[in-house]
Amino acid sequence: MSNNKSKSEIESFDPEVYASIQKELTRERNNLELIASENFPSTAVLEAQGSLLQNKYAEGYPRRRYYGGCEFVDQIEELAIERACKLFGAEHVNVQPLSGVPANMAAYFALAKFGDTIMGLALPHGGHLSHGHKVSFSGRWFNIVHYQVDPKTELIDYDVLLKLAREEHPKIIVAGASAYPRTIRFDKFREICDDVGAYLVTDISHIAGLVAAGVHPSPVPYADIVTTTTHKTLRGPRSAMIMCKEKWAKNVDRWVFPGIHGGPHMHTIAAKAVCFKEAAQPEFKEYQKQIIRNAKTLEVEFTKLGYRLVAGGTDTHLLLVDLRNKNITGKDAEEFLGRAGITVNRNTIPYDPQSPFVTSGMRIGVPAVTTRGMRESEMKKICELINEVLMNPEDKKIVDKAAKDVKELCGAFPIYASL
Ligand code: DSN
Repeated sequence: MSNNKSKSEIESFDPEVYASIQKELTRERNNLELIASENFPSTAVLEAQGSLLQNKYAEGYPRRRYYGGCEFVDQIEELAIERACKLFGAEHVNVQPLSGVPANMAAYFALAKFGDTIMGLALPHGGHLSHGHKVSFSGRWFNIVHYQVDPKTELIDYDVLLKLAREEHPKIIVAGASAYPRTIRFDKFREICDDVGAYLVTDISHIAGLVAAGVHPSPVPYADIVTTTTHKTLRGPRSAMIMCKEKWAKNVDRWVFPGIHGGPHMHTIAAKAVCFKEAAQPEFKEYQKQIIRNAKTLEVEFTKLGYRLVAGGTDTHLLLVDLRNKNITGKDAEEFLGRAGITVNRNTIPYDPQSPFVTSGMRIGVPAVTTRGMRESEMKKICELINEVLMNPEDKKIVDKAAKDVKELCGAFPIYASL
């Protein structure tokens, strides 16, 4: 217990952890956060996530718990479900999955058995580990057939996908990506699934905010099951959820609990409820539209500077930059930009000649900088800064000047002033 009223409990009791949290706060405030899967949720979301609800065990579902004392967490979970159903137009929602990979695991098991064939987009083509990579449970427990993007357009070719699906007879086709900058045609996926008698699982983790705001087509009318994380464009707590057609509700619920989870994290479910309320506000729609405008501005600016963009550009919150014509690897770009306080991640590009550890690409996302209030003119500045650093990584004067500009730019768009 602290005697010093001006200090928080954690600062007094555990200065080491406190210091690291403060350093991370300073990093988030002063750096340009361009990792496509990251965002800055509101302090209301953070408060719910840090609340005493984390104390409560509530295995089961609202009004059907295996523990006493669940009356208030029941209210919270029901509110979260009701808001999520309304936000996405879903028939059934399970808000308990702890994160994206277990959400996908529950979705697959709700529809398929060990060893069944699942088709997913290959990781180097923009897919996710949990869409069938051999190092993931998905690649080890199911027979995975990967589809790829077209070598020329770098887009999903729905005719090729149909042909492959007719040959492979998958039980499930997974539509979704973590590094695919263009619109995904969920209606086309549905047609292909119907043609071959497959179930459609869509993972909208990256684009959930865009979908909720109606600036990317929704998979909800088409998919048997939709999974999503809640902390990317949706700007909620670090967690996940599953939406499905009513006919899959029991299977999904059983596979989430007791299938693969124990006690739900009620504090996170409360934070999801807050996030869904925020996402239903008109400002959220405007935020998502600005994300698209900002990403499009970067598309234009990078193209002007001679950078090649995978799939020719973006319809979403992210861009994938092919750095080969600039003779820089993704790994180096990530490190060079880090020197100036610009955070991106290296990323494979389709048919990448480099290893996944080195890569030829960098992925750039705008959700976090858009949350700060940055708009088109700031995107132009960000592109300039990135280019200056990448073209002169060993010129300390230039990199230092870029770092100073980054700090000033972030200072003009402050975050977390109350923390
Ligand atoms: N690893 C996340 C991303 O950065 O896209 C997805 O889980």
